[in-house]
Parts: sequence; structure tokens; C-alpha cells
Amino acid sequence: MAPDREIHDGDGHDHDHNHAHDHAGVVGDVMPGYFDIMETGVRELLVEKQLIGASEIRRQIEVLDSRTPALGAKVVARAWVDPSFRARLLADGRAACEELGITFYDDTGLIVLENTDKIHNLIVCTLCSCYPRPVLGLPPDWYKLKPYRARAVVEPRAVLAEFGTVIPDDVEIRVSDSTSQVRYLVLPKRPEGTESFSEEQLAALVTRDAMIGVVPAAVPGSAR
Ligand SMILES: [Co+2]
Repeated sequence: MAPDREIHDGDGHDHDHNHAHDHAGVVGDVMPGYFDIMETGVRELLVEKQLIGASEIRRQIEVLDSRTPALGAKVVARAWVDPSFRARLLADGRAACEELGITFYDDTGLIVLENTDKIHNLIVCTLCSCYPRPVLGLPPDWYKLKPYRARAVVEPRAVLAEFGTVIPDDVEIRVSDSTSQVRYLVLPKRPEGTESFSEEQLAALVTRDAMIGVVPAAVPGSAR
């Protein structure tokens, strides 16, 4: 049974929602992919059955758009200054983020991976574009593209070098593959020379890419 059919039968009722109609008007000349068609189909069905309205969809898009890497940076900075928070974050990423008021609007779990002198973590979704959106917002385009998705697992050291990140040979690179249920966030190493920094100053050093693991946290005073 095709997934498409399965979802349409999910309510247990017969209906004649006809998917032969043309969605091309919404997406222009680009052929919609599997997930585009799925999204349109599910959305139309939910609105048609009055389970959700267009305004609720719009509000949810507002929630998604409100998520930026600043949230993740706040989490990382707190972990750097508060060892007990750091421990809770590594034990249960989602619960610790929720402590800071970051809501999860979906049922995804969050595993936080700590970079150390011995281990460098890199995250990827080899299948599609799973990403810790509640704490980072939308993924960068390169994260969603085949070259990164395919190469990150096969030759992470080479991929990192292309981001300007040279990992010493004695540091193990661990690549974690995200799923629809479990997302990862990298806790970068706290840069040296930041002992006197406030939490806010620390957060300013934490970039989106550092929380994906493709670069380290910025060194104070650098232009990164
Ligand atoms: Co994915």
C-alpha cells in the first residue's frame, strides 16, 4: 500500500478527494516532489474536513519562522556557564531546552552531542533534511542537498576541511544521522579566552554552523 493511500485512509471513512487535479499552479513550473504532493494533499484534506483552518496553518508557519539559531546559541551558552544545566542538557536535550522556555511544537526528541578534545560531532540527515528546527529554525540549503548528505558520512574529515575546519588526526569524528523522531544539536567546545565572558557574550560566539558541527564556536575577536 502506498503511503499516500495509507494517509488518506487514516480517518477510516471513504471519500472521493481526487488527487488527479493539478497542483502546478501553486509551485509554478517545477514538478512537485513526493513530499510537496503529500503536504498539499494532507493540508487540503485537513482544511476540507474542517480539522484545521487556513489561519491555524498561518499561525504555525509564524511559529516556525520565529525559530532562529539564537535559541540554540542561548542553550549552548547556558550549558557553558552552568554545569548542572549542561548535565541535564546532555541527559535530555528536549527537557533542558524546555526549561529555557523553548517549546517543541512537534514530537521530536533532541539529543545534544558534546564536542571534546577527543571527539568532534557532525550532524546530517542522510535521508532528507531532518534538523533540530525548534532550536535552530530552518536548515541551510547545503544541509538539504545530496553532496553534503552523502559525503558527510563517507568522508566527514574532507567535508569539514571544505568548511575550513581541520580536525586533528587524533580527534575522532562522529557523524550522527538525524531521523524524523530524533534530532541532534552539537554542543561546541567553549572557546579559550572566554573565562570572563557573560552568557550573552558567549551566545554571540555560537553560530548555526557550530551547532551542526561543521565549524567550531567562534574565537573571540575573530571576524567569523
Ligand atoms: Co530527514
